[in-house]
Amino acid sequence: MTLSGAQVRDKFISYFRDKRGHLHKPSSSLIPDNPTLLLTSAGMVQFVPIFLGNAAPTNPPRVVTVQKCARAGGKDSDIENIGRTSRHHSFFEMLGNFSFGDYFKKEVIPWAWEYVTKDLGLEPERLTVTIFMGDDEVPADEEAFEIWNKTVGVPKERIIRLSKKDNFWGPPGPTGPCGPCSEIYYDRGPEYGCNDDPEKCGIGKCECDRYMEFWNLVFMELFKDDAGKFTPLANKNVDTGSGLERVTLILQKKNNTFETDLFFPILEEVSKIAGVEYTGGIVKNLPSTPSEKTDSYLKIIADHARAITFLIADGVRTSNIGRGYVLRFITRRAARFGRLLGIDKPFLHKLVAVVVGIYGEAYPELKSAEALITQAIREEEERFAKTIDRGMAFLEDLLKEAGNIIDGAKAFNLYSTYGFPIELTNEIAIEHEKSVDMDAYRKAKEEHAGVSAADQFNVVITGDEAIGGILREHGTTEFTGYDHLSGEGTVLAVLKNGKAIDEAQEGDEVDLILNTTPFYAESGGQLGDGGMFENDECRVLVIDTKKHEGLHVHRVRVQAGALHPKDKLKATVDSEKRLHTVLHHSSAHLFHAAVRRD
Ligand code: ALA
Repeated sequence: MTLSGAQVRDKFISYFRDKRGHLHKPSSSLIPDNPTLLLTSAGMVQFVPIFLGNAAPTNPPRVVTVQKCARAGGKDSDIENIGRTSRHHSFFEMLGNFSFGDYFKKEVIPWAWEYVTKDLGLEPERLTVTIFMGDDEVPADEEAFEIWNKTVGVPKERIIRLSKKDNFWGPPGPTGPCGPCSEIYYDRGPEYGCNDDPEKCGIGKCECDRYMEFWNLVFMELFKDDAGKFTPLANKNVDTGSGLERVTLILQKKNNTFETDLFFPILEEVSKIAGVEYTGGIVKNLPSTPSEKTDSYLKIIADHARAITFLIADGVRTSNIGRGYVLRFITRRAARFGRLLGIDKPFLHKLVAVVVGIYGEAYPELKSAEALITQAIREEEERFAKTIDRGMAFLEDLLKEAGNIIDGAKAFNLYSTYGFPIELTNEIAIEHEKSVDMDAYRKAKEEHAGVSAADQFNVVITGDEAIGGILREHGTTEFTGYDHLSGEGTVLAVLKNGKAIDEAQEGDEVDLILNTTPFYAESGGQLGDGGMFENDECRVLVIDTKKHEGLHVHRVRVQAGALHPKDKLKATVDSEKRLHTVLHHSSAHLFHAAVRRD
């Protein structure tokens, strides 16, 4: 019987939990608790403090997880390979087993082999393993060789030695734990190969899909520092990663991961919406025929729809920086591929229900946030829909200009005016065998940031037209803060440098005016109330509240998500700060009273 993706997930957990005594821990969030990392890119991320000796190991010191991972931004990005290979994803589930100073190579190598050949039933003759060949910094992994060869019985010609590029893993960010690794490959057969010549198509020789790497055993024993230097960790640890999608593809004998039950319903829904058919079949090199291209667009959209669903469920919101930018880029990239399939209306949000249908049981956070995710994607699609056609026309003109290099300042304009992330512009440029002048792009971006930063320095809001308009339309702010420290209000205006704007995003510092507020405003130099505004879409820190012509103006910083006029927000005053201000205020009154009595 062929296993479903969900069964593969369960089987992995039970082998390590029930047979090998591991503690089963849930996946951590895609937003890592690690400032050097944009997104959780591997199963080991949640255990970095343990590997570094900064946190106590679990009890028992061996753990099994199925971790939500994203490799869509920063150093770990796989984005350009998606839809072009049969195995890459922006989001995927990583099956992992970990040892924190507990077992090491002699245990974990035979276990991996036993699980793969007995429990999953993969044919040993189709398996090849790799080990680290050694270099100036780290010696060859002879210990792993001996175990694969003598204990497990893998013939030496099927133990391949590879360099650091392939057989050394980590750290997941710029610094952190890492080590030599050993990988297991499955030979899917010559029909998947890129070349009949074994000198050209083989492990370590090409990147094609015939030999699929599906299991990575990292012997995590080193720490890489800022200077790139390696020092030994206190413990010898194990960090294993195996892509659920790849294992499922191998077991279900499909052409690519998108044809497994973990994906196919999403792909089918996209093809239904687009009114195009998925052709399938083996794609050996880059997609080139019209049907291969259509198939690759369907795959990219299916991949991205799943990724953005999971990202939003974990609290990521679109913005112009950080992970919010990654979410924006993936969403807009998927929207553009939708256009290429002839879909001219927002559609990605309709895929959320299909993703939740497949994954809702294993990840209940998707079910509870389904409506919010759908809404957030719809809004981002609608925002991009407003500018995509004009942006495409602008870009097409750029592509027609002579030469192979696209003006970087214009590419920046394409982002700032039409919302085309630079990665998307670059990708389209490459499709036309051109490239963007990235130095000029960065210069334009820096200049733009410089202007905004300078503007921000001199914020003048009193007497501004925006304030006058609000007063005329709505009157003064209703202040509820004498009786309540929380409440709900509607945003009347978001102001940046005194001007009304349509959106403030993660990281932006703006002024916010609502119809009603519990935040106390000082008209003088003293600080007003601080606290939080929030709704399902955003979280906003209130730094200060001031009064201007009867309006309470909140100086805020958007911490997550985006903020717009007409948004309804829940307000919570920082009660400790209020108490402190009130006490300070009262003692000032008492002092003045005392002075006056004199
Ligand atoms: N951390 C290792 C990987 O991501 C297992 O491949």
